[in-house]
Amino acid sequence: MQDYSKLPDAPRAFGFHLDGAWVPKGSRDWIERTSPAHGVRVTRVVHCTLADLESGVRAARRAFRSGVWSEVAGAARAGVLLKAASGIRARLDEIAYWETLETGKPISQSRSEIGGAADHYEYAAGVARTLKGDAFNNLGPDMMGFVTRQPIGVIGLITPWNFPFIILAERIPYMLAAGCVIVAKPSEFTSASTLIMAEILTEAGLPKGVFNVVTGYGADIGQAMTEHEDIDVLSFTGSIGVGRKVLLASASNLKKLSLELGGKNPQIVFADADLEDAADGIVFGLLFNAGQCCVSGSRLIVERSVAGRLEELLRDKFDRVRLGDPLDPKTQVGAMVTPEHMKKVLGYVQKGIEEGATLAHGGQSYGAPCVQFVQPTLLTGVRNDMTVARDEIFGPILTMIEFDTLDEAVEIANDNILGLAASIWTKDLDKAMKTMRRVEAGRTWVNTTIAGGPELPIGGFKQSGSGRETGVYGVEEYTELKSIHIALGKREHWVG
Ligand code: TXE
Repeated sequence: MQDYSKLPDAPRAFGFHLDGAWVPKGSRDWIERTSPAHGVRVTRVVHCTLADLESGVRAARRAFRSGVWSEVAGAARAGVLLKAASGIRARLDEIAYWETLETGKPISQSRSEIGGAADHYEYAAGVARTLKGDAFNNLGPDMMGFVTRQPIGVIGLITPWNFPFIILAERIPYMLAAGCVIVAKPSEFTSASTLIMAEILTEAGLPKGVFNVVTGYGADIGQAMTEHEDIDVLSFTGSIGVGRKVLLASASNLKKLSLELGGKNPQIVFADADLEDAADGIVFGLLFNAGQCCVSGSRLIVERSVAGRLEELLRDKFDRVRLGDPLDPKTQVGAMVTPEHMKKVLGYVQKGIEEGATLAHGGQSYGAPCVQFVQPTLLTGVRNDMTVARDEIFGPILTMIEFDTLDEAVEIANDNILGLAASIWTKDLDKAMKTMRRVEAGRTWVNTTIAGGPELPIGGFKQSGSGRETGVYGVEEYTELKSIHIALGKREHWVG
């Protein structure tokens, strides 16, 4: 039995999960994961072959056609989803531990994400029972109309490394509530919790073939999934570059796409805001998951008259936030996912300085317990045309831009190809609502940031993606609408 406060003696090895059962590695290669925070090998997953992917898609299609899930009552689907939620809660310590070792995120955060994940399964169980269509009784005496929803079919689910378990939970239970079947490919860096989820779903009574996991790299397994002609929908969360590839590859069979891509999310702070609250929210929004978060509020747009005061408050919070070993329950900010990613993030700091920004805080890597951490960093004097204000950095780097009027704040906020999320800080309700309406972002927060849950949909405007996940919206996304006209009485013949 693993002691969850200590590092494992040897990497935990996983098979992959097909047609309701574990498949052992056999002659395939391992993909090994080193804990970004500790520099030791923690897990091994199988580098699946394209033949394994074929087996997964075939198992899924078989399950879908059999009706064993797609045709059962919503109540039966709800029963499985509720048992899955209990299964997640029962294994919370275990899932959180491997999630932290693979991602580098603080254990307290992993635990709260796993609890939140269970909540999604419980909520989706309710939606499974309430999903319904429409009836048209206004088509005249000889006609009735119905609109029904039915599951689309086989879904390919490709997920990233930053929130491996909660991103799954924002999708799987809603896809299952709709009656669909799934072939999932987690990130090659963070596959453990997806594999554990497959076991939990099987134990919860999900029929075989309804949820399958094929582990491997994006360039082979991921790309093959996007091109696959027997996958009806592809749900992809990841970088914009790969999102474009997914879009092009989907032409193979014109599959439906749900894309959640990057964000360069503005935090707009007006002079009348509660600045203490705003500073705390901004620091949380930036440092949550060490900034490796698609809705990270990394682009601070602050009214000029309070910029100095806000900067003081931010620097004070940056000094006091607890960085370090993610297995320590007190740690608030953990490690960068890979050395390459850390290098990229630090490269942006240099680029910002070269383009004329001032390094007001941080800007360095630091080593505790191993050197894969980046200090909370503040760049001031930033203009919106600088690279650091335009690109998604995906690290704990905050850029500060000043404004004088509401129009100017909105213009700066919207001057980006991305539109995933935005936060607005003000005590003036009119100002908050007017700004909220004009900001081009799929998720908008007023006097808070990164709030979420199963009820409200997630997804982006502009190049941040398409489609919506979670809640009723997330279930509807994975259904086809069918229109049915029913003629009443004797037909008036066309050919007399
Ligand atoms: O993402 P990738 P990466 C952004 C963030 C980050 C950058 C790169 O800016 O710095 O992307 O991260 C699979 N066909 N986000 O390189 O490569 C891959 O195996 C099909 C934002 O890790 O997009 C993994 O499972 N799939 C984002 C998933 O895609 C492919 C979260 C994501 O990997 C593939 C993560 C291909 N050709 C990164 N190539 C967010 N919105 O939260 C790779 N994959």
